[in-house]
Amino acid sequence: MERILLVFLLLTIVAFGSVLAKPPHTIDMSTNSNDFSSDEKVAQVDQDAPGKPANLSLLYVTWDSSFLYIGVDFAPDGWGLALGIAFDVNKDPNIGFGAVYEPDDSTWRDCWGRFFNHTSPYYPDYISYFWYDGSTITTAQFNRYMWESYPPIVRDPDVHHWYVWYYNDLVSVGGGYTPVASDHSGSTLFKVKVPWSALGGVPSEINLVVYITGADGSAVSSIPYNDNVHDQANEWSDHDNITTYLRIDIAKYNVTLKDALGKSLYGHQLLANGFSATTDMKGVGILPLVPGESYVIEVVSPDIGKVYETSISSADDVEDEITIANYAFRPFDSPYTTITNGTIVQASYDADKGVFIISIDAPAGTASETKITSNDRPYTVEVDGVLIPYTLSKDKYLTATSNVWYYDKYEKILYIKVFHSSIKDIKIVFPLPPVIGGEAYLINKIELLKTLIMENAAVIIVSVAVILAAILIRKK
Ligand SMILES: [Ca+2]
Ligand SMILES: [Ca+2]
Ligand SMILES: [Ca+2]
Ligand SMILES: [Ca+2]
Repeated sequence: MERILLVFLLLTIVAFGSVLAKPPHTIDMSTNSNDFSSDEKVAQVDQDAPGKPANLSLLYVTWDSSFLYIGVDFAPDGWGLALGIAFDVNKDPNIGFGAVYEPDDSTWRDCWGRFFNHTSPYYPDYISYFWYDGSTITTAQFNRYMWESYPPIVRDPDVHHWYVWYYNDLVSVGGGYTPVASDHSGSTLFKVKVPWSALGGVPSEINLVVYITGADGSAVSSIPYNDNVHDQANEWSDHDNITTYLRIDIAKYNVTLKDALGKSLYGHQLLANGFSATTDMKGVGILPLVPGESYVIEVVSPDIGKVYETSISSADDVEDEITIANYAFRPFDSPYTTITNGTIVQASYDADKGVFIISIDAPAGTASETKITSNDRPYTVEVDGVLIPYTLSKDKYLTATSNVWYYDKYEKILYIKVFHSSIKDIKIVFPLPPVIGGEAYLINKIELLKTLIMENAAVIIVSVAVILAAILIRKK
């Protein structure tokens, strides 16, 4: 029995591990323990000069909806060292840092004054730099090249090497890092997270290289391996030309969502097997998917839950536009989000009268079922100009064989079932919004008067009774 249990446990762990192996995979930044999966190890090299504290041998990369995670065996022991991570995400050949000539001392220097240049096709757009003082990380930056203003190679007597960079704190751009690794065994790692937003949004691909330098000078090790960091007797102080990067391909899924009426579906959740994004004001959502994988894409309305599902097989970057023909999101700025199993043809909303009209198509002989969000039970529902009955029970609504509506006051959803021979115009008259807590709403004045009379009916009746009594007493 115990043996069976043990086998079962092992199988469970293996199965669980394989689930975690692919992004999205959120890395725990509260510890330097290595929680990357083994297949997230993207590079391994053996470097044994100038000494273990300044060597890198392991590189891990993974990501989730919000962050790129990098893990590296930066184990500086008691040495004071800098770690650099160069990111090339914009592959436009004119964008990024190549080489900047420092006029003060006639050297080529990067954002930390180190002796580096990068060469086409890899011009990094961002360089993250860390300083380890022998006991802890004291500086963590995430710097962006001013590519709007400077070409990759700058040699200008009026431009210093620090003029061409925006210097940012890694944490202030939303990133983070853990303590350094204890050793090179891989059980602990120096882990860094960078939000996609700091990289200019989800890129189509990331090319990166991680290297170690001293308090000045240039690289003494890099991962992936660059010959140039091991070609001189003194690698601390020479000039290194970084040419080898590691390419991580992202299947950038970029979708624009629209409803049946052409409205941009802002504020909707876009889900894909663990990845998620919220669409912006233009209805755009972008997910950093994994090339070659298949995904179920779901769209979740902030008003009424899941409204759309499709599947994609993402060989690589996908630019998509989805129109959800059975869904209308707050049409004409009304509160009446609508979903139907038919097709929404058109809609209109008269805020002054509280009248919402929606035209729905469905095959002849079938019934369309439509759900409309509403805080209030409607006064009336008409189909093609004819009032249709309501029912007080959902069961009766579900089994009805003629046009009917039902209002669920707990869900705050109006259900309308309509039998079709053609496109049907459904007209719903909603109560006008009441005056609540002194907030001014658009309201018909007679309705307001009626509301006031109804709300104050008891006061009015008592007052009239008192006056009548006074008159009677006086008459006597
Ligand atoms: Ca670039
Ligand atoms: Ca790609
Ligand atoms: Ca070198
Ligand atoms: Ca060097």
